[in-house]
Amino acid sequence: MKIHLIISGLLLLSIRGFAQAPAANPFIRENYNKFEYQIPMRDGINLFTAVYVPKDASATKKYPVLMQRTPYSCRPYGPDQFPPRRLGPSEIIMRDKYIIVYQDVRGRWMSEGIFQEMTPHLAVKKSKTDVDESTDTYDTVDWLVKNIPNNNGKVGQWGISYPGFYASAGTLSGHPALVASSPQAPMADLWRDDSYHNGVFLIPHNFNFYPYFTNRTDGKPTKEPSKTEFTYGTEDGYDFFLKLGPMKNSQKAGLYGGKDPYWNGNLEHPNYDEFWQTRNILPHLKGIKHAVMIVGGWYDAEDLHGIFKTYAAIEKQNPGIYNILVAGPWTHGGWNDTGDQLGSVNFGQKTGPYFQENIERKFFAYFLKGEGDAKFPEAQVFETGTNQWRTFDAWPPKAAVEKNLYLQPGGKLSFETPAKTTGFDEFVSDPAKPVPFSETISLDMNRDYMVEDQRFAARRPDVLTFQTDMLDKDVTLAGNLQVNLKVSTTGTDADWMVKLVDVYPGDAKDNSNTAKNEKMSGFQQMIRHDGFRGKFREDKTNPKPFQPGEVADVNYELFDILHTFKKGHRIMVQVQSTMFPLYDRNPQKFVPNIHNAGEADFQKATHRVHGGSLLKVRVIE
Ligand code: PG9
Repeated sequence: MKIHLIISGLLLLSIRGFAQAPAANPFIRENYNKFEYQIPMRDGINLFTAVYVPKDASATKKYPVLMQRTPYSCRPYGPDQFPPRRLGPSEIIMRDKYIIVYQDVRGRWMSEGIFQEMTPHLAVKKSKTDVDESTDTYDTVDWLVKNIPNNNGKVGQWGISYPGFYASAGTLSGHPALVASSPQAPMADLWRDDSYHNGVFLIPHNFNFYPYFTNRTDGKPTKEPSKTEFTYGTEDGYDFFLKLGPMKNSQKAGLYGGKDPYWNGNLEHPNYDEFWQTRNILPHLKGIKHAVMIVGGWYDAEDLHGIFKTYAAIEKQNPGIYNILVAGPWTHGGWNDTGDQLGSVNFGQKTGPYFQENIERKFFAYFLKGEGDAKFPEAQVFETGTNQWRTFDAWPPKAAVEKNLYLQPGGKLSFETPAKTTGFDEFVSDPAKPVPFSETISLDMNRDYMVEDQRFAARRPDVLTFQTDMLDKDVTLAGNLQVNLKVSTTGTDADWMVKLVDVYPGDAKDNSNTAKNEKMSGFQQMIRHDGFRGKFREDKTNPKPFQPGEVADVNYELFDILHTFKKGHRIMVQVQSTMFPLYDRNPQKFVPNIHNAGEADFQKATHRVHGGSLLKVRVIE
């Protein structure tokens, strides 16, 4: 068992990074001057903005602006304080030199105003007080190009995760100086991204996030991070969260105590209600008049939905726009690392530096400096399994053919249409003994669970497995997948998790990254998975109980992949009802808000997956 505690999220890396900040990167101090401003928004609120200007900027050597708007602070604060690592999206862009700008968004850190979780976009604005992230971006861009000396009048923006959401929202500013945006692993709709996945709640990801995130709720600027700390008393998240029970227990003293408005916002809105609908940026992403590059990783455990749905929404709602997709074998923000492996899986090349040097650097150099060209393919995506970059003129690829993988009772998976669709497989789901989501002992959502060997789950009686015969040729799947389960339960609610798994042959050899307690022989690599809370099968705004014993359809999407199951491997689908503590447990008895359920509400139930269940996939022949 690997025992390690990964403090999750870009946020904590930034806090911990600054808390023990090493000496500033000498290149920054030697080549950039720093300025700090409070930029006035149209409603009078001032936003703290740090501006780093190349020392050699002049009337004859003007630079474009490259901006990130963030809830994670512009630290280090102080005109004589410089960041320890780099400025901008990458070291190479820092060295190419831009006017790099960081801004605390409204209500965060040193900016004035009140923060709103994923600020709802206002489609109709009637007065100067009707503000959102698009107006704050417009007012900031306008101020920068008019007040920062020696700028070339062009502005770009980038951001990962929450900053990725601000970059998406910023594309709607309409300011003519904004000519390039790169939302990277952007949050798009929290009920599908970081908070919930189709109604199942992400426990450790959120439980560990908000104590550091909620740094103030009083509208008063501060440089001080929040100090909320929990005493877990263990590093074993499975044990800690099982003992904690329903999320309402998180409101006890010593934990959240009911005081965190953003944590409360998550627990008070388990259904896809107006709270989440108004925060969904996707339907607003139209009327964009500049270049966009969406970046994300196949193994993003936080905002996988945001990556592919932001790209698709912009593509659909802005016909003819320059909107490209880059997807690599990365975790959340992993394109800033070497990107050559994850867990025991090796990708054969440093995909992070490749992206920074050959894609991101060129994108901003062309649109902001007029250097190079914009001959980028519509989609530049890394094919896992064969470990090669590929390009397509559309995503998903036009050549991909829709096929069905049929889950047949008895554990067979096949592209062949089954002769009959009767029969079922069943398992007893016991919320007191949920299926672990990972073998790693951790309080957090460890990132490499996204490719972890699934044999620990497959061998449990409460995990159904369906697998193909050994493949006699490579099979490449591209794009998103559609789960169509036919299920029944003895209870009145149930969660359904589906995992797509690549089963390695017995003679598969270990690689340089294979963990010491793992073997690639027979490795069951997770390729994609997601969860779905069955009460939302008909309407995610209006949950309905199951009728015990009655077969019902549970249909949902698994997000995009590009993976080749090589000859000699098998394709496997696993179905289970718990992945704990990644997702909260379902009492398996219908209750209006599971977070308010009592321990007595949790009951065992027998779940069945019936013949006729299938996974719709796209195959590149
Ligand atoms: N997407 C990350 C996150 C957002 C909200 C809750 C938890 C995590 C992030 O911005 O790091």
